Amino acid sequence: MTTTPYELYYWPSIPGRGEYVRLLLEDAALPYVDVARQAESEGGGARAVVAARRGDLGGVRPWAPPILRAGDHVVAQTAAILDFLAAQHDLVSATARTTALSHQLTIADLVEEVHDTHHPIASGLYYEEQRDAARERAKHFVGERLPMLLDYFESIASGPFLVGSEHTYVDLSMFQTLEGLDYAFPRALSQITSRTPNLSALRERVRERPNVARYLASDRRSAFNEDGIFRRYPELDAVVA
Ligand SMILES: N[C@@H](CCC(=O)N[C@@H](CS)C(=O)NCC(=O)O)C(=O)O
Repeated sequence: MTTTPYELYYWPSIPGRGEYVRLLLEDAALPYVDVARQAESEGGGARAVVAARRGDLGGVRPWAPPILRAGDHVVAQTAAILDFLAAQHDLVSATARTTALSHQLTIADLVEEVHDTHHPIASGLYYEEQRDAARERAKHFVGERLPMLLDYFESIASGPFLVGSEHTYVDLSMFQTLEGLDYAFPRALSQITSRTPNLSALRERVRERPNVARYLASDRRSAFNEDGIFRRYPELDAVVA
């Protein structure tokens, strides 16, 4: 187990996928430095993320943020980071570990589909350059995929946690995802929530966890915006058929 604070490398101006890692670190009260949110003069800023992607942290060169440095160890991929931290700090039982990881990867699938609603053609193009395709993509997302995915998660959230009777980082991730969906697709989500009471209860339980509540009220918590994954473009928030 590392004795130095963890270092999180993630784009400083959006919550993005970094927020899934922050929520675990905050909930478990693990010391960490949010490197890119420090001043550039102190080695922070987006430059720190670029350097981490270049391989400057040593170890296995990561592809994309979030990236976690734990002493000499560098871990990338959100789900792998969460699995790593949970195992390091006994935040998940041995029997639940694989289930938790599997659910986290399904959340990652959902997050990717959300990203593709505003970037259906290419991540390298601006939203404004793919608006028509985005509208078409979002129509299918809110009409078909989002209800299917949330119905799925609802069906496994009666434990009352997502991993049976054990609170895990997956609950934190579902909280963040529901918050993001509420920001990006408030109309669509409001039409689904009447049939997802387990998820709604889980979301409020997570919000009230003492360390989470403290974090949400702090200036470390950043708001969703139109540069991140969950973006509020009202034209994409179609009514569910
Ligand atoms: N599957 C990866 C995706 C990582 C990812 O796409 N990161 C975004 C920010 S949220 C990024 O900066 N990607 C850079 C790129 O794709 O070029 C994960 O879950 O961590």
